[in-house]
Amino acid sequence: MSEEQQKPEHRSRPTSQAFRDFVAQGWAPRDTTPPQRAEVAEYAARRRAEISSAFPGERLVIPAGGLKVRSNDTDYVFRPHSAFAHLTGLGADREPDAVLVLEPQTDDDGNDAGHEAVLYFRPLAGRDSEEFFGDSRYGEFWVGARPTLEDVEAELGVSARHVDELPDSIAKDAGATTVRVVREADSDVSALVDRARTTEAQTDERTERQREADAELARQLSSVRFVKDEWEIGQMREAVEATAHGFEAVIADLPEAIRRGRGERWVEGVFGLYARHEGNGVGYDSIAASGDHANTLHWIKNTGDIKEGDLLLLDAGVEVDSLYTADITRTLPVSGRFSEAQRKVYDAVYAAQEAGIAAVRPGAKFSDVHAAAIRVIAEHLHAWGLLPDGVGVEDTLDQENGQYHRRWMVHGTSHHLGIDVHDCAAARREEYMEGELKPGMILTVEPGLYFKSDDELVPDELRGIGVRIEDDVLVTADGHDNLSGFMPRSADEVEAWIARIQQG
Ligand SMILES: [Mn+2]
Repeated sequence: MSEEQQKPEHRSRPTSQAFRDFVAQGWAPRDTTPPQRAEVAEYAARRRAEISSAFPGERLVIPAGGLKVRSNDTDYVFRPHSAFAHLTGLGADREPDAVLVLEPQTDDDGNDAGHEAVLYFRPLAGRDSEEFFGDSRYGEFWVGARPTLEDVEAELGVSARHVDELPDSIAKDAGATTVRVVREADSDVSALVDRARTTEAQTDERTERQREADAELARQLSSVRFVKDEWEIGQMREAVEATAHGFEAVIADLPEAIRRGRGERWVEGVFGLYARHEGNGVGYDSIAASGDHANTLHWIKNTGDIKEGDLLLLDAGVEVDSLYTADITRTLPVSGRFSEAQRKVYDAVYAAQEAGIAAVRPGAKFSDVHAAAIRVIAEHLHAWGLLPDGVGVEDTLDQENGQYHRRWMVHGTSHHLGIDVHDCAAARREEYMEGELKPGMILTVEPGLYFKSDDELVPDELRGIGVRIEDDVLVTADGHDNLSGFMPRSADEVEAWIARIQQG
C-alpha cells in the first residue's frame, strides 16, 4: 500500500454534516457508459494463461505497488510494477495500490481449471464520501475521477473487486492453498501474504521454502517476458519512433544548447519534452554526456556545457503509455563533423556494432552478440597498440586470463528490452546470458569505447573521447530487424543527418 505522507496540522477540511450534505449534491449524473475493451486485453489474457499453467492450483499475488513519498506530502509519479503491467495491460500511472490475484479454479469434478484473474483496487468513491472532496491522494476533487469496478471489468476483461476485500481473499484457506507473491512490489501485501500462510508450526525452513517459492514466481514472470507478442512489438516500434523524434529535436537545438551553457541539461530537457509529449515520459534518466562526460557510463547529472568540437553522447529512450521503452544511443559531433580522432574511434565502435547486430538471429546465444562485438573492439585496441605488450587479440579475449580490453569498454553489449529498460532481469542466468535467441525477443546492441581524459595509456588525441552506438534489435524468424536502424548510424550518415536537420 502507499507510503504514509506527512499530515500538516495547519491544514484542515470542512467536517460539518451540513457541508458534507452540500458538497455531495448538485452534480450532473455521471456518464456510466463502460469503456471499450482495451486492445491489449486479449494479449494480457494469454500472458496470464502462461503463468497460470506454470503454477496450477496456486494463488498468485501480483501487486502494482503503492504511491511513494518523494518528500513531505508530495509523491513520485506512480509507476506500476512491471509484472503487474504485463499481466493486466495497465500502464502509465495505473493503478496505485491495486493487486492482481490469480485465483486457482477447479471444475465440477474437482480438476484443475486454470485461474480466475481478479483485480483488487480502489474504485471511484461516491460523492457522498469524505474521499470525494477530502482525500488529496485518491479523491476526485484532487486527482480526478478514477475508474469504477465495472469500468475496469469492461476495459480489461478481468473481475474487479474493492481492495478492502483483498486481505480476506488472500487469507482464504491459505493453509491448504499455496500462495505466492511478487515480494518487491508492495511490502504491505507481502506482509499480508506472510501472515496468511504462516502456520502455528511455522519453522525457519518453511519460511525459507516460501521465500524460494516467491522467487520462483518472480523468475517465471521475468522469463515469460523474453519473447514479445505482436502487440508488444507494436508498442516498441512506437517507442522507437517517438525516441527518433526526440533525437531529431535535440539535433535541431544543438546550436542553442552550445550557446546557452549547461547544454547537457538543455538536451535532457528537449528530449524530455518529446518523451512526455509523445509518450509517458523517459524510460530511464537520459544520459546527455558531452566531451569527457561520455566516459562516465551513467552520466545523468547532465550539468556540463556542450562545446564546439565536442562529441555529445545521448543515451535516451521514450517510454510509451503502456510502459514499453526504447533505449537508443547516438554519439553526435556537435559542430556537425567528426574530427579525425573522433571518427577513428567512432568507426571502430560502428564496426563492432555491425558485427554484434549481424550475430542476432534465432538459435544464436544471447552471449554470441557480445562476443562478436567485443572481438572487433579488441582487434582495434590491439591494432592501435593499446593492449599490454605481448597481449594479442585471442589473449585478451580469454575469459580467465585476459579481458584487458574491458578497461575501455567495461559494460556488456546487450540487454533485453521491454517494459523495463533492463527487461527480464529476474530470469536465471542460464536463460538470459546462456539463453538462445528466439523470434520476438528484443535486445539492445550497444558497444562503446571510452577513453578518459586522464587515461595515460592512450595517446593524447584519443583522451576525452567516448563513443557508444546503441540500437534496439528484434529477433525475427530468419534473422533480425533493427527497429531503430532507420536512425543514421555510420559516421557519414550521422554527419549528413545533422546537416539535413540543421539546414532545415
Ligand atoms: Mn542500453
